[in-house]
Amino acid sequence: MLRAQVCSNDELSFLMEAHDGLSATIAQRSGFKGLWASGLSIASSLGYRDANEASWTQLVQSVERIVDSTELPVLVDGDGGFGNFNNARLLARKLRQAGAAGISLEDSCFPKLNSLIGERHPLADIDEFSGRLRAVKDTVADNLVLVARIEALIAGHGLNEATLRAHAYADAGADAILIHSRKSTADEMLSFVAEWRNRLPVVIVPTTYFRTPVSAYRDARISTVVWANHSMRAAAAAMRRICDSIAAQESVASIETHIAPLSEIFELLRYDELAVAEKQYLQPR
Ligand code: SPV
Ligand code: MG
Repeated sequence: MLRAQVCSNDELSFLMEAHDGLSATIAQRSGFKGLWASGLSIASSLGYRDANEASWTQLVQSVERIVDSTELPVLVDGDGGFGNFNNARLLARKLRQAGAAGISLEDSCFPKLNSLIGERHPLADIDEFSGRLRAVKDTVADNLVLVARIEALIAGHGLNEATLRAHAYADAGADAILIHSRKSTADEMLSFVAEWRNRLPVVIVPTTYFRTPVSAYRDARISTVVWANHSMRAAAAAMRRICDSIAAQESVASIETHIAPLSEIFELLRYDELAVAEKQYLQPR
């Protein structure tokens, strides 16, 4: 199912960020057909920085909860694979066992730093990173969609470097290319797409160029848009507002109507199913 979404130029697909079971459940409820297990959002929800502070086992645990919470395919942000080819293929195997449908691996060096902060983003050697991709492909074959993510534009290199890398990663067996950009307009990313000519389908993450209408992505025959961190940021803004208010007022009276009623939480997490199961399994026969 993820393969059909991420690997098709015919129709634009959308992956919504999830960082835990609740955010996954809500994304499914909103009608999304696939999820992005975001490194930034998972790290933030655990109180870590997106700098490989969370371990690969913590990532796998979070993914397990995300996968278990919906029927949606999950593309996991695997950062750079947490090391060399051996760490990357181990991560891929464990994510597959946890039920992930795909892994995105970026050509950064361990430990990575989130692409949208800081100036120093050293790139992995092309051949070494291609080895990571080949090792993952040889380990999980067609059971996990493999997205190769290019950080060349993030690192301040030009279009030529990005295109060179994309071809190398396609040769190494990637199923799709994720081209990342932190510009406030889509121009840089669209120039890459024009140059690339869809040798493999293209995935994008329009966090900083959020004003671009998605029609521009359809026109460019981009395969997949990742809304990478918006539930986590929405939760942070809402929690901040509510905590500030409760602290200032020493009361929860005025915020009750501004937060999800408990009935909504019970409904989202299917407490009704538990009640039915209790009747079935707790009653003496
Ligand atoms: C993430 O969601 O963790 C991503 C996208 O990798 S970004 O934060 O833009 O690097
Ligand atoms: Mg990430």
